[in-house]
Order: sequence, then C-alpha cells, then structure tokens
Amino acid sequence: MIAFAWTADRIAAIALGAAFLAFLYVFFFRARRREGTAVPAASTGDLEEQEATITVSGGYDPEVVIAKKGVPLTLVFDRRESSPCSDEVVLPEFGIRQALAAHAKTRIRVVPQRAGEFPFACGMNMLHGLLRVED
Ligand SMILES: [Cu+2]
Repeated sequence: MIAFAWTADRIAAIALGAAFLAFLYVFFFRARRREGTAVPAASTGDLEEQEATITVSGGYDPEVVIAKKGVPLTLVFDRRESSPCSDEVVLPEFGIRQALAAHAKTRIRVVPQRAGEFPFACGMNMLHGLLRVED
C-alpha cells in the first residue's frame, strides 16, 4: 500500500474541490431564493391588511414572503400552469390545504399570530416556499 502524504498540491486540490461544491450549493440553492415583502392591501392603503402575490409556475416566486406579525395577510397564488404538481398548496402552520385553480388567482387569507418561519409547499411537498413573519 502506498502511504498517503498531505502534499501541498493535494491540499490545494481538495480545497479547490470544496470551494467548487460550496459555489454549486450557493448557486443552485441559496441564490435561487427570491424574496418578496407583503405590501399593504390596496383596499386599505395601511397595514390593517397586507397582501403578497406569489406566482406559481414550476415553483413559487417569490419563494420567501416576508410579512408582519398580527396583521391579516392575503396570499394571492397566481397559478400560471396546469401541472398537477402545483394544484394544491399546503400551509401547515395555518392548517390549510387549498386547491389552486389553473391559470387563475386563488386568495388565501391568514392571520400570522407569531413571528417565525413557516414553510408552505405543494400537495406533494415538492415545491417549497417560506412565509417569514417578523415582529
Ligand atoms: Cu407537487
């Protein structure tokens, strides 16, 4: 058996490989998270109601919705496809499983009672989004 030695070129090669993996992770997973902040609902113009539109097309855009705690929030799911994958959305924090009609907007109103990060997903748990509730 040949003894393994930590030569400078081997260390460099490993470091380069690790850096490349880190780059791939950031590029494909982190950088793809699009964020959007809920805005006051047009009907009131103040923060008695807040609203965020999420485009559903092969995923959720934005993937992260930022909203204020204690203010009723309407999530408008604008579904622009008929793929069976996205025909339901599940918000476990709010006990909601809601069908989304194809090529239509579905409004889901929730009242975020506590700050935190609350995932939502399609009915098969393949598409993922996140509701971030801030104080
Ligand atoms: Cu799915």
